[in-house]
Amino acid sequence: MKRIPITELPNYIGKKVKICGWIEDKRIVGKVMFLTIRQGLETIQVTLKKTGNEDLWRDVEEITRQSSVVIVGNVRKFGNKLEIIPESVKVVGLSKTPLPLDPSGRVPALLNTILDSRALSIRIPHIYAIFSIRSKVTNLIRDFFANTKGFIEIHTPKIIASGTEGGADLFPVEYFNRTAYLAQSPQLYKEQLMLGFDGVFEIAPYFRAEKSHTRKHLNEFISVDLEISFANYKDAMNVLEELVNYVLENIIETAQKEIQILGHRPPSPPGKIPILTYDDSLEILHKSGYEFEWGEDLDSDALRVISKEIGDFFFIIDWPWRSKPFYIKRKGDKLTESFDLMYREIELSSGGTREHNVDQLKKNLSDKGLDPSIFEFHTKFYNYGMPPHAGFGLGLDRFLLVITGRENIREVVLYPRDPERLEP
Ligand code: AMO
Repeated sequence: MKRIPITELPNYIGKKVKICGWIEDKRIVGKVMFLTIRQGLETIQVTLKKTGNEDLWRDVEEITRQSSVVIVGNVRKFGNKLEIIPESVKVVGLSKTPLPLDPSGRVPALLNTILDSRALSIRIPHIYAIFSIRSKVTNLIRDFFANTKGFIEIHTPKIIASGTEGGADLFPVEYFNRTAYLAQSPQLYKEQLMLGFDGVFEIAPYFRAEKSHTRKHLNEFISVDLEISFANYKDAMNVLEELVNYVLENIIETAQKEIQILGHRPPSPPGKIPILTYDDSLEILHKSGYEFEWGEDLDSDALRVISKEIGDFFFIIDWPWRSKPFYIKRKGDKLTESFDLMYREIELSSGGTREHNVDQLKKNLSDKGLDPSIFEFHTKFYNYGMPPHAGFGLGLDRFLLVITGRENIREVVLYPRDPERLEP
């Protein structure tokens, strides 16, 4: 017999079906037993009368909550809801009690308890909803890049020979008889591929060995990377703005149930996102009595002040050269053709025009204290007709933090990695 999802039961009223799920609740009222069977975000009531079903009653009484069961029975209308009158209830996985957390979500668990029992936590409806939204957002991003834009999805190696984003925060890996590193980003590969592809994207992990303990930093996180050729940073910003609007417009439609269970509406699509320069930002801070030294990165407090003035989403462009990596194109002596996309005090993305002139690229490396000869494996490709190009990296976990309105990035990541957590 074919298994029927709970969502399809309205098509089977008066018919016999097979359903699968977990027993969320079991109540006995006199001679009637009510089981709540959960399957993801859906539940169905199973109603068993003792009279005439003594054997089945005895078996079902034994089954612990949270066990997985396969039920065959008839679908019936029950007020404006549906219920199943069971013929058989087969336990396929018995659950021990007590459990490390309450999967019904009635007794709230601390984040650490949830993370320690992550696989079990997905039975909690709002947690299931977060990961369902995550999956839908990833699909929307892929759909936007591949189908709307016609960009090529790439997969670049995560075990690499040298750093791409500066040396300090690399994780070394023993690679046979030499040391390799976990990739901090696909930066150099996606740029090299501009030798032939119009646009590439990758949705993949970044590894950063920073000892950060904040609500928005992890040591392994997923980035949505884009690179487009014959383009500059304004073109990349336009694609990012379109992407953010596309995801926020569509997620409200495609994840209605999840959003309702989560009790948080994602931010409205921002439309045209305001743009201010790094210098404009310092001006706003100055007016608000906040003194910042020119060239410094903007911290969360500073971004909060700017956001109060400008709105939730905003771009800050033209960052000082000293705060950006070697591959970003310079704008005059001190600035760069670069941007960060913020949501309030959270940096969601950063990107820019890349330096595609090989001599200037080598000079940039030297200026950053890096040895151009070590990057020869990369810079040599700039001799074969490398076009101007631009791109960005969008932190997927941070974007989800904003979409789901959670407090901590660990809530939107199944198995987060931070300086303390390497398991499960
Ligand atoms: P950057 O280092 O700014 O840029 O990273 C891109 C985006 O990734 C997210 N992010 C993080 N998310 C969680 N935990 C972290 N520790 C963390 N660090 C960064 C942020 C950030 O905006 N190669 C460039 C991108 C490019 O120019 O194309 C890069 O790596 O949302």
